[in-house]
Amino acid sequence: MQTTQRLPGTPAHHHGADWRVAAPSLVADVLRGLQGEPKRLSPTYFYDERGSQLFDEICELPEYYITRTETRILERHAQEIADRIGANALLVELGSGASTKTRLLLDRLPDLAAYVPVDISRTHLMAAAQRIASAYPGLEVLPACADFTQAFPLPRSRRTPSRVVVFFPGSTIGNFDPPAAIELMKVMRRIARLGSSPLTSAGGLVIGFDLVKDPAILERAYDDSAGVTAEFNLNVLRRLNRDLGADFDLEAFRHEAIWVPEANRIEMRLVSSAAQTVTIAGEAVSFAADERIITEHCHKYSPGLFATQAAAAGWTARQTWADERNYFHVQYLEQDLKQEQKG
Ligand code: AVI
Repeated sequence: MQTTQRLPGTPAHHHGADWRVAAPSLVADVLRGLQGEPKRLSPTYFYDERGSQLFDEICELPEYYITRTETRILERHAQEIADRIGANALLVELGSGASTKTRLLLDRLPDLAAYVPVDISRTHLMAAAQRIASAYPGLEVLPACADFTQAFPLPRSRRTPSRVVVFFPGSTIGNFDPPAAIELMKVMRRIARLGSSPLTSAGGLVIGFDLVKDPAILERAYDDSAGVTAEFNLNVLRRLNRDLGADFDLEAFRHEAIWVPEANRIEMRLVSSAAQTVTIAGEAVSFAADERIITEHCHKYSPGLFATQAAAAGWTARQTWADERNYFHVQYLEQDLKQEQKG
């Protein structure tokens, strides 16, 4: 399926596009996850309407330092980051959401070839793209509705860009287990490569990632005192009740967020308070007392660990920006040209 999306001020022959890949059946994926050992649910299922609202609330919580810290880094170093992106680049943002942080960069990139926000949620994508197009009248905005973990063709900009730079803020990379994170960073390299020919510069990546720190700070960030993250986690069961006719009793599961040092990650879980059986799309799934469903992994990095992961995907760090507490890094990376020759 490909539908054209034209924003006001954008000429008719340039368009964003909808390359949504057919989603694997929700029911098959959920049952597979809950029949496994340990039981798992994909964190992508958090983000229904209510889940997206709850995530916005999480970003405002005193304990959840990630959004605030990254925004402060971007505010403070926006000009340097914009200088790295350079003139006439095509900026591709993966999982663009409301594109709030992007404005900090767009304010300093008057000469961008085009901005390509990519998001799976069509309504949010189109509304955000519209707002950006109105706020930056000279900018060509080419929204692409796609699942960014799959390869998708880039919309063509009116101007030929000097290079492609991928923007992936928010520490979203941390929600991918290491092999999947490397795969995703390879996808980003392929996206960025489109802009690099002998006549143009190497593609770039501006990425935000969260650092390993005191486990108490990490656990509080994912188990806040107002209970918003618990509500966010439990909401996935409410969603399965609604979308799959499941009969999860939300009172019979509790939220847990534990730092697992050997894996450098917070594990978010829903723990069954008692032995119980739940019916999902007509299939019975049994839980032992205290049995968990893993709902999310949130990986935290040392600079060395992140560099190793990036190198495995063909990226080399060129510049790093940190906050004063060294909680979070925003990094500019470039395609490793030696890997590029290997393909
Ligand atoms: C979207 N992602 C980067 C968040 C995180 O911190 O891993 C999701 C989240 N889960 C609970 N709180 C926030």
